[in-house]
Amino acid sequence: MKAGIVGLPNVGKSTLFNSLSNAKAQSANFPFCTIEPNLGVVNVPDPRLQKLETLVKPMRVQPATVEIVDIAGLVKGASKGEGLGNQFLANIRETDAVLHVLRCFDNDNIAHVDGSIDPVRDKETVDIELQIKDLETVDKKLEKIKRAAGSGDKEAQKEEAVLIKIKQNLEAGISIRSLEFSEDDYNHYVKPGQFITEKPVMYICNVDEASAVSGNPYVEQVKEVVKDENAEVLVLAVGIEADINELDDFEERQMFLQDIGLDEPGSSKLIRAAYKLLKQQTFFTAGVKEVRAWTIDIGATAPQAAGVIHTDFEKGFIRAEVISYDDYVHYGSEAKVKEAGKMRIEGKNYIVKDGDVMHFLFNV
Ligand SMILES: Nc1nc2c(ncn2[C@@H]2O[C@H](COP(=O)(O)OP(=O)(O)OP(=O)(O)O)[C@@H](O)[C@H]2O)c(=O)[nH]1
Ligand SMILES: [Mg+2]
Repeated sequence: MKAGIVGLPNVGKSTLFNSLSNAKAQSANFPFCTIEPNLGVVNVPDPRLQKLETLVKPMRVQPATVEIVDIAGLVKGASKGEGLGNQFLANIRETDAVLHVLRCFDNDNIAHVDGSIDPVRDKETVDIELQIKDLETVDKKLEKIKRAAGSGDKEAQKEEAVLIKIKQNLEAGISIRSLEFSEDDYNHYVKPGQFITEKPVMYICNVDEASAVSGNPYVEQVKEVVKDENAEVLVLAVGIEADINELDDFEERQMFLQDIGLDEPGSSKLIRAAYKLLKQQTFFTAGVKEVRAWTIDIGATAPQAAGVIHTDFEKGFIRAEVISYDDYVHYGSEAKVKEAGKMRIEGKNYIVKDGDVMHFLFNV
């Protein structure tokens, strides 16, 4: 699962990437600085892991991770091959969620491709290109099933109806993520289409240092225009965040943050939000060798969780011993949880909950 950073050229996408990841992307004050996507694997900050560490005192601690891709900037006409056009769009198609960066700071020294600061216009420019790309995909699909639908094939007719609904909305400037489908239609005709505007999105307002805590009028405009999209809007002083990420020393970082008025780096908040956007959750394994956070889809079963650790665990799954995170912390150790009768034995239909501390029994 990966989240892609998307937006106009020169709005701070690579700078954002650098604030999240230790894989350094080139960032510079000219459009189309990024061509090839930069891929980074980012640890998901989770205070529960530190808590488990103090209780278990393991040899190692391994956080959950999420993949972030920094993608080339897109301009008007990208869907028709302008700028880095189609290549860029192919890179977005491969992601599972979109982090849409909007420039919300004034600075005459940093060029804007459209000559002025207007995040609402910028968002629309990007949306339109993505919608046009999806329209092309829809048209191709419609063309393909036209004959079958025309000759009375029920399945093809159902698909055609869904595609026409998508097409009409895209033509009206409405992204697919805002539309409602029956579960059946969604699973059969929408999801397999890998439409770009169907991917979950989060907006990141790149502000100057002074606006890091309470935002600014640009941010308010963005919030107003996306209020019906059910999408998160995150305010981030991306330039400062990248500087903070350069600091190796924890104390130094904290001082830097205090100066701006933040209690934790905005990038930590962003990573957690991206994790949620990707519909991921965490379960833990806690042993003296290692305390570790593992990533699973929301709704995953106990055997599926076991399979994340090892495919043999899933194949030979017998049962799982489960302690909720709160119980673990409340009683302080696995032994004490057991004594209190709070360890649960769960079978193969158990739906894992975020924060479960798990131990799997299996035979190979
Ligand atoms: N003042 C200020 N400058 C910023 C901020 N974020 C990025 N910049 C500068 O803006 C310029 C462009 O930043 P990049 O991160 O390279 O932009 P990009 O969106 O990756 O651009 P492309 O790869 O060309 O699409 C660089 O000179 C950055 O230092 C910010 O928050 N404040
Ligand atoms: Mg870049």
